[in-house]
Amino acid sequence: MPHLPESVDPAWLTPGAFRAIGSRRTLVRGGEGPVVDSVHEEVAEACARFGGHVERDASPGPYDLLLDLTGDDGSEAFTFTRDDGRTTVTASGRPGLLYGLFHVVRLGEDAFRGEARRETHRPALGLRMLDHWDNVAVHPVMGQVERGYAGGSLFWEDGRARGNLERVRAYGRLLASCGINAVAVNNVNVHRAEARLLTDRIGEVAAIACALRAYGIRTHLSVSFAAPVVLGGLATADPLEGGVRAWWAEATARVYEAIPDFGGYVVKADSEGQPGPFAYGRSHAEGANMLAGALEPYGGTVHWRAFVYDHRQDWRDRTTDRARAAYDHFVPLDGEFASNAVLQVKHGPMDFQVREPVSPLIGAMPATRLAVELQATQEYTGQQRHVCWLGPMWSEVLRFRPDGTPVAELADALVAVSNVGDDRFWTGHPLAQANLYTFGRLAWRPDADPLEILDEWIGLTFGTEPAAGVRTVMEGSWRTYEKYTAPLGVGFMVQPGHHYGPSVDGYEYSPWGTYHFADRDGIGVDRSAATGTGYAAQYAKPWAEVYESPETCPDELLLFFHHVPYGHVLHSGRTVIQHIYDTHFEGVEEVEAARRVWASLVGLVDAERHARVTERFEEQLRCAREWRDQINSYFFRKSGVPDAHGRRIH
Ligand code: GCV
Repeated sequence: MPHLPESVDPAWLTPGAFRAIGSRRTLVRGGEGPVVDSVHEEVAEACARFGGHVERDASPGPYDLLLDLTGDDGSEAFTFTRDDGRTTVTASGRPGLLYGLFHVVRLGEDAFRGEARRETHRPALGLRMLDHWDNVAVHPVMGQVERGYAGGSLFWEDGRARGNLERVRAYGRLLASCGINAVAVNNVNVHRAEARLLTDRIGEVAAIACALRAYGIRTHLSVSFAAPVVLGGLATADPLEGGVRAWWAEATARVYEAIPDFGGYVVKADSEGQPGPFAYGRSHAEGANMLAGALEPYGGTVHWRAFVYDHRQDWRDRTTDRARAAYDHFVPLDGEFASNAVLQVKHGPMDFQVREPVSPLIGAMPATRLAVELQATQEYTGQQRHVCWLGPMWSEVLRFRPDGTPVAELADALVAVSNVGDDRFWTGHPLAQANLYTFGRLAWRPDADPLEILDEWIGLTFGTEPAAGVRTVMEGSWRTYEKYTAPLGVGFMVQPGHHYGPSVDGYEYSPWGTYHFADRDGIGVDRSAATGTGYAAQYAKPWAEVYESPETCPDELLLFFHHVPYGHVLHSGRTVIQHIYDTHFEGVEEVEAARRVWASLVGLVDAERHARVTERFEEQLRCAREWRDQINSYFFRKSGVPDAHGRRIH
């Protein structure tokens, strides 16, 4: 276990979580190397604390727990057996042994009692990854971590990799304990200093990779498509040029010399100003395949992001619809991507709003490998100042069936943009740790009930006494956030640039393609095939039909797909305008109620954590009231329709 300053929060791996293991006799058998060493160290530290005993590779004396590595096939699966008063974890690969250990930690005393049982556990998705939008140097506008709300970077400090990587190792440990197995260590917006991580600064990445390797985490790197020009001095980055291909082959060979188990590249190309193959008249498949070719000899993968749209559109142009863009760009390329190229698609067609439909690109490219990208960092969901547990949203996405098969089964990988920084609590808002944990557990088992995952996290982090209260505060927090912010799937309405707090027209006359089209009569974007942008027709049946008509479109997405009058009656029986008023009053009341519940937990939760959340609740409530009053006033003034309940609107 890494040695961290006392001030760093153990998150859900509290010392108490290891009591059951630490008070017993354990044998760790088979294998060697950093991951097996970590397993042994974990048990040894727990035993030192709680009086138990651990042996490694000794002849089996009496023991309560056997952690048994039977092979070296790299498998992540493990078998848990409870038999004859003894608990055994068997794995044929080192990662499986590690995941089996953390399974026992999660079970606590339950791992050591009860009936005979035998269960095999294996992850549903092979790649469970966090992408960090960390800049090596502090960026003048975006700071060090782009869309980061938890302090500086865990990896980078003063323009270089941190000298002391204990915290990185501890991060790897937290990630492994919830099933995550890969990390991309730098921002997809690759600035010049960051570009050099690929070449002369690869040693810094190797040091980070070494710290993460101890917990089975593979390291990936975001690279600039223009690297051959920017770093190599070539005249072009054209993916079909022999010299360019040779440059990437050479650079990649050096990366693998430094990091033999390197995971691969992440690329944001032709997106929000990042360079890409369009500049050379090449397709995105040609761009991705060139990098896939360089990685292929070493078993690496290129994650090619599908976030390609026109960010300089004319707001007057009603024919361009940003929601359509990813599908329009990529579906024609299905079947053209190399087998080690993975198309990384944001879960919604826009940009991580509190409510979006599932991207129609998911399921529309059966001959292309798919990674679904979620956002743990709460850019549009309260920026880790508001409680917003995203488990239910992610679970809905993963269970959605675009064409009969759930999203989770269509995907090869699940990726989340990390919400972690060098903050004492890792995530700024202590309750945002639950998003990190939930992401890992859902990536392992996407059909899990998210509430069970929440309870698991609460139990590990808080113990039993405050558990019911913490659950009350968190379980409905995503829907509460949705209530007091942009209504019925219309999205945005945030302050431009930093994206925090309300500004109904903040993006309405901008080039970003994120409009709501509210006027005195109605609101929403007509994305129907009959009269709108045709976006609804990008879905397979039945969704194309469900979304096409306001009569069948689910209420929560109505304004994403349709422009309707304020008097339009929802399936709920309320008019759109009354829904807006009601949900905004309700949302604030729910925050007030959650804040009271949290206040009642004083003394049951450690003082610092309690104080940090209390302070954040003050801000959440202030901001929720601001949202309520701005949204309600805006729509009252636009529509002239009074609130049916006569509440005060400004
Ligand atoms: C890393 C949104 C964010 C950007 C982010 C981008 C992306 O536009 O606001 O900060 O850039 O998504 O996903 O590439």
